[in-house]
Formats: sequence, C-alpha cells, structure tokens
Amino acid sequence: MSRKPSVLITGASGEIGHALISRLSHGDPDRPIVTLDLNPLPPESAKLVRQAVNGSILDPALLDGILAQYEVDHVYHLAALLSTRSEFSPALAHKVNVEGTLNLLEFAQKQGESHGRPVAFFYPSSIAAFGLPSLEIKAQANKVKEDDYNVPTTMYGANKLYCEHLGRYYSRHYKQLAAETISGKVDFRCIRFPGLISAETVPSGGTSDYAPEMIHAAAEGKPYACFVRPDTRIPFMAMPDAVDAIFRLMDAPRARLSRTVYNIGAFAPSAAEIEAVVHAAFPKAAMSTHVDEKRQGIVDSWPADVDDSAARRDWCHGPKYGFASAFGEYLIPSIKKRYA
Ligand code: AKB
Repeated sequence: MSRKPSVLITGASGEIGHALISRLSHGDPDRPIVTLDLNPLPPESAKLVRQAVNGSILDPALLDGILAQYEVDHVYHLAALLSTRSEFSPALAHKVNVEGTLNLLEFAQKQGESHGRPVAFFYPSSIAAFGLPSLEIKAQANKVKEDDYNVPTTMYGANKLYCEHLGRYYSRHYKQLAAETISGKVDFRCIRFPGLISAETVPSGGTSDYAPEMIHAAAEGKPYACFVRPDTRIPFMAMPDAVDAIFRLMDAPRARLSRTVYNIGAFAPSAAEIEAVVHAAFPKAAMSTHVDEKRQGIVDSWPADVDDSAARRDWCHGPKYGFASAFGEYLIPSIKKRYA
C-alpha cells in the first residue's frame, strides 16, 4: 500500500490524459499517479506515473487490485468512446461509457468508505449532452445554459447526460433508503467540455475532430476535406485551458459549487473561420469541404456556444486563449515545431 494518497486516471492515454498527467506530476512529483487504459501510455507519460495498468474499466478484478494496493483520493475518469465511434457500436458505447462509469463510481464509493472521506471524482461530460432540434433554434438559442435542450441525439451524448445524473446520485442520494445512513463518499464534479484542440495529439472517433484534423493535416502537408459545412459553429477550447479548468474546478471549495455540472466555453468559430486561420498559417494547405450529412447532423444538434457564467462565478473559469490567441500563440507555433 502506497502511503501518500494516489490519483487514478482512466483513459489516460487519450488526449486529456496526456496533458493531465504532465500537469499533475509537475504540480506534485511525489504524488503517485496510477493509470488504467486499454492502450499503453506514450513513453513521455509512462515515465511520470507510478503504475500504468493495461486493461479495461469493465474488468472488476483490475479495479479491486487498485483498491487493495492504493489509497486513491482523486479519480479522473476520462475513458470513453467518443461520439462518432459510439454511433457505429452503440451497445459497446453504452457498456464502456455507462457501465464503465458506474464501476468507477462504485470504486470511488468503496475507497471513500474505507478511508472515511469522500473521493474527489472528475467526470468530463460534453456539449454532446445537448440536442437542439433545428438549425433555426440553434441560431436563436446562441449561448445555451446547462439545463436547456438536454435532449441528445447520439448514444455518446445520452451516455454523458445519464452519467452526469449517476454522479449526482452517488454524491447526494447514495442508498437513501438503507437502514442506517450511508453518506455518499463521492465528491463528483463535472465539466461539459466543448470541442478540444491540442497541439500535441489528434483525437479519434469524435465529431468535433474536424478542427484539430484541419490544423494537424495542414502542418503535415496533407490534404484535408472538412466533413462539415463552412457555416457550422460549435464551441472549442485549447487543451491547456481545458486542463486548467479541471484543476480550478477540483481545487474549488465544495461550498462554492452551486452545481454538479458546469458548461465551459472559450471561443466559438465557424468551420470557415478555422479554415481561414489555418490557411493564413499554412498557405500551401490543400483544404476542401466534403460534407458528411450524418456527422453534420450531429454537429448541428450541438449548441453554437454555451453559457458558462456559473463556472466563471463559482470557480473562476477564465480561459487564457481566445480564438486568435489559441491559434496564433499556442496551436500554430507548437504544431509547426512538432512537424518541422
Ligand atoms: C466528440 O466529438 O465526440 C467529442 C466531444 C465534443 O465530446 N470531442
């Protein structure tokens, strides 16, 4: 059993995991980080963690093993099948995204019970939890609040919305009819992320992927056909701001939090506006549009922007990068260096 409480990160080899491991280990190098992922960690992340467990969040034996070996006081449950991927295998998506989350909440509840204090649990939800019924309503709605239009059209969005409720249940209403009072031992905190763009990694299986794919393809000198219309607009955020938001939310005193689930936003460009900045940086980039009507339908059901006033008020959400600086100061310089 490790002495210092540990952090467990599931889905750690994905793009948020990559950035999170680096920030966590630089913040407190002595704090053990344990990861659980089907895929091996990239070497630069692997050297920063105490143990990288290779396996599935659906395997109870693996979670029991971690429970027996470590005192985990923070869980970052990032493992999920993204929106496009989930539409091809909805039953599998439900298993991984919902049953997997239930397993992690049970894990956190047991950890909290055995150590007598709630485990802090971070859950990344998504703008996919929204479902706007038409483009007209999307245009009128503009900055959508957390509790509006909660009618997702995708399996992934439905999974995210339901797991937000599961988290609220584990933190506030756990076993409310049990003979003796068993207080919830999970301090569940959740952010609904916009599309994320990282200079380090290209996501796979998402529907907001057109933005990161466009810039990475341009930098690599590869042609790119964007799968959404030029006027398509959803919110995006640069990866460092996404990780910063996780830390701000997790560090906030519980009493400051008026909600379980928070929208966060940074900038909300159209696909044409993204293409224009990428083109300005990479004038030789061969970019075109080839609309995939089905994926277009998914993005059209997501809000054009979100109202993140609750996050700004409760835990000082304040992204460093707007549209121009995300591309001009973070993405383009880092990506140019990366592919040089
Ligand atoms: C996806 O496109 O599935 C994700 C998301 C918006 O949650 N990037």
